[in-house]
This record gives sequence, structure tokens and C-alpha cells, in this order.
Amino acid sequence: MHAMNNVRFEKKGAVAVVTIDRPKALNALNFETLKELQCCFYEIDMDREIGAVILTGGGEKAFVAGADIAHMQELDARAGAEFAELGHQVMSAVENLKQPVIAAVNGFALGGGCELAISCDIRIASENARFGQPEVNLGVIPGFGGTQRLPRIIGRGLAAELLFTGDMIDATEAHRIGLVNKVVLAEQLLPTCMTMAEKITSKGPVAIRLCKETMKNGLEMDIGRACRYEAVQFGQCFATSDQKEGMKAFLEKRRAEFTGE
Ligand code: DAK
Repeated sequence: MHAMNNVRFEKKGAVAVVTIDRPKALNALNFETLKELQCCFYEIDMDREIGAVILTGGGEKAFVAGADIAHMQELDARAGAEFAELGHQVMSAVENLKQPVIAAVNGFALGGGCELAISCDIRIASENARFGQPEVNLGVIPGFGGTQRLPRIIGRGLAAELLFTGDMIDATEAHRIGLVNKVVLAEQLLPTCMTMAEKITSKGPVAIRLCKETMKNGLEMDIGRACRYEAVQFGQCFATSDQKEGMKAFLEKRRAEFTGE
């Protein structure tokens, strides 16, 4: 991994923890931070030892308070388009990563920060987390997929309200509307995410990868095609040693020893 100024990367067993670490700017995403995230996710995708990823923010106040407004203010049309393109690439890298990604939302997740959280597979929030798409306050629309991913997660009516009003919601409300999977005390946030990540990495690695890929791609299809696609992906499992070991271990009443092959 290259030296990074704004992102920290640690491996804890089979779990990678990625921390966006610019707490003085509430971890706002500037060009350099997005580039570092892009490199980091590229390397994680290639790393077969990593089975799950936790993405969080440095400090106690923010996950990510948005795209960096000071940086954006300087952009001309061309640089703006490049910035939006890079942001989209990072969000897609998270969404399409082979491994599941859990967002540990430890404070503000606003604008580009909310968009980053909704590119993850699972969101777990601390009690002080706040979510919102405040772009309309700045005279712009969400630029990293918010108008598209938010309605797909919480439905069109609720997404419209958040996008049009720019209102912030707290962790309890985010939980009520299905934006986060659970809410925990701040000090329990990383341990809770780690327990879930370790549970995921204890399963058959090929199955986890295929589950993510099949769910993601299938959601873009009609139900008939999606189910046929699932059948093909299900068939793929039978070409793996993980399937043979998983079923053999069950019948022998022992824990499976998966190899990810
Ligand atoms: N960018 C840059 N700096 C930020 C920031 C941000 N998004 N958010 C906070 N900071 C900085 C503050 O300027 C302050 O810096 P100093 O004054 O200490 O130097 C420091 O972080 C601490 O923030 P506050 O002093 O404001 O802290 P408070 O607790 O009082 O308030 C807050 C916390 C999160 C409510 C507040 O900071 C806030 O409202 N922040 C802005 C949130 C926001 O509007 N985020 C959405 C950004 S818009 C596009 C590409 C992308 C996007 C759109 C288009 N294209 C190219 C098409 C995406 C846009 C966004 O994400």
C-alpha cells in the first residue's frame, strides 16, 4: 500500500479497516482523499486474504461531512466534472468490491459522506450519527450517486424528502426508515462491526462473494431474469471446494474448513 495522508488502512486478521482520517475537516472528501480511497479499494479487491471491510471516519464527530466544500469552491467546469467522475469511481469501487463493506457511521454522514455510506453493503451507526443530503443548501445536487442510491434503499418518498429539504436525521430515525441496520453506543461501534465482519469471514468466501455479486447485479434486472441469473450463480458454487467442504462438514457434524477455492 502506498503512503497515504488522509486514509488509514489496517488488517485485523481477515478484516480490513479503512479509516478516512482528516478529523479537522470532519473527514471531508477532497481530491487527494478520494484518490487514496480509490488506491486502497483497488488493493483490497486484489487481496484474497481480506474477507470483509469496515469503513469509518477518524475522530469522534464525523464519518464524512461531505465533499470538501473548500476544495469544490475552487473548481471550474472541467475540474468539477473530473471531481464528480472520481467520486463516482470511488463509490462504485466500494459497491462493486468483491468483499462486503460495513460502514461504521460514527458521526456526521452528510452529502458525499452519506453517499459513501449508502455505497456500502451494511450500515451500523453510533447514537451520535447524523445523515443528510444538504447539497440543495449549497445550490447543487448530490454528485456521487445520492439521487440514485438513496431511493433504492429507503424508497422514493423518503428519499425525495431528504433530497429536497436537505434536512438531517438522527440515528434513531435512520434506523426506523431502514437506512441503517442497527444503532449502538459509540464505544460499541467498532466492536459490533468487527463481530459482524468476523462472522462474515468465517463463512465460505466464494459464497460470500457470489452473494454480494448476485444481489447487486440481480437488483438491476426484472425478477424473472434475476432468478435465472441466481440459478446460474448457484450452479457456480458446485464447481468449488468450499461447497464440497461445507456440505461434507455438515454431514460429518464438524465445522467447515473453507479455503476460498
Ligand atoms: N467540507 C470542508 N470542510 C468542512 C466540511 C465540508 N463538507 N464540513 C465541515 N468542514 C470543516 C469546517 O469548515 C470546520 O473547519 P474550520 O473552521 O475548523 O477550519 C471544521 O470542519 C469543523 O466544522 P464545524 O466547525 O462547522 O463543526 P460544527 O460541529 O459546528 O458543524 C456540521 C458540523 C457537519 C453540521 C457542519 O460542519 C456542516 O454543515 N458542514 C457541511 C456539511 C455539508 O454541507 N456537507 C455536504 C457537502 S456537499 C459534485 C460533487 C460532489 C457533490 C456535489 C456535486 N459535482 C462535482 C457535480 C457533493 C457535495 C457534498 O457533499
